[in-house]
Amino acid sequence: MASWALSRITNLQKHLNPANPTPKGERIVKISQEVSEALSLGKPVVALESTIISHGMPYPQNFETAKEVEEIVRQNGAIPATIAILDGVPCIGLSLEELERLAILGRKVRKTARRDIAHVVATGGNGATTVSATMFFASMVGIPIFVTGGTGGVHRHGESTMDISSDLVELGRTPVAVVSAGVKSILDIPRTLEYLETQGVCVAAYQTSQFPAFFTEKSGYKAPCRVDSPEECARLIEASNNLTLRTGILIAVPIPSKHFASGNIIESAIQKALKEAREQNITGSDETPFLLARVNELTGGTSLSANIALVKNNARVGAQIAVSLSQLRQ
Ligand code: PSU
Ligand code: MN
Repeated sequence: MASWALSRITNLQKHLNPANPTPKGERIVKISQEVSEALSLGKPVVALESTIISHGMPYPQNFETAKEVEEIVRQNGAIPATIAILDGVPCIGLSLEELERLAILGRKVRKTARRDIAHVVATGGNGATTVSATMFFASMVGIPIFVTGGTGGVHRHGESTMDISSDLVELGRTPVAVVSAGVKSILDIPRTLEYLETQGVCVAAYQTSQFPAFFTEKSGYKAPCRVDSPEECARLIEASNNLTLRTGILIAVPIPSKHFASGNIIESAIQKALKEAREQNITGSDETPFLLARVNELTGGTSLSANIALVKNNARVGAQIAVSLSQLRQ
């Protein structure tokens, strides 16, 4: 489907700037050869975000985790496509060198949500894509499944600050299935679920009835639907696709049971970090990276190892879903 993806991109170029099309042969996104071949053959591909590498974890754990996550995707039969903007070019599928560059640059790379994409590209900058931006690019090139750790949500006090992650709006308008461990309790979980309903997003918990809360298996809130196998997830994605619903799907996979225990310790660190963020007036897109880093410091790395474990688990589940989906489509 690479030719399809590329022709869509060419059409997109015309659409974006009909008076001054990009010179022939110059693409507005770069798809790695491996990913392009896999898409053209209908092989399973899993998109991966890059903010988790630059802003979600410190170096060198971020690089190690990024490599391991890609490896898990491969072991489970799919091709990984990490997405980032490098020197102004959106890249779908990164080389090891590119992954490492991103990991070393860390927070020097711009955290890039949908609203930031055009500016990062126009200025030739480096951007680590969040869930919203990664979904946008995955959908553009025809990747139906995307694995991450946690998605953004409605922030606490969001009803007055209006700090609602663009991830939720993207889920409402971009047909990509996002595999995550739910949302952290740094966020307002019930309002996040309400907002997803408003956006028409199908939220399905994996092998559980409760919506998971990232570090803990249970948030205390029931998930609107439940799915129990990769095949069931694939059928859900296919139904949504066949109906041209054009909305995303959130598949919420609880953290593996071995790491449940750390959840309660982490919860008290989250409360402390939230208080500090308020005191230091840290808001907007700086809030999530601040809270993640502070919780990691306060728990002496416990939260980081739980984070790594759940991302790897999501990669396994996401790759299995991608394999099921490509079998269903054959
Ligand atoms: N939640 C996490 N880890 C993360 C993020 C969220 O547990 O790394 C990142 C993701 O890239 C997500 C973004 O898309 O933060 C949401 O940021 P904001 O709250 O500013 O929308
Ligand atoms: Mn925000």
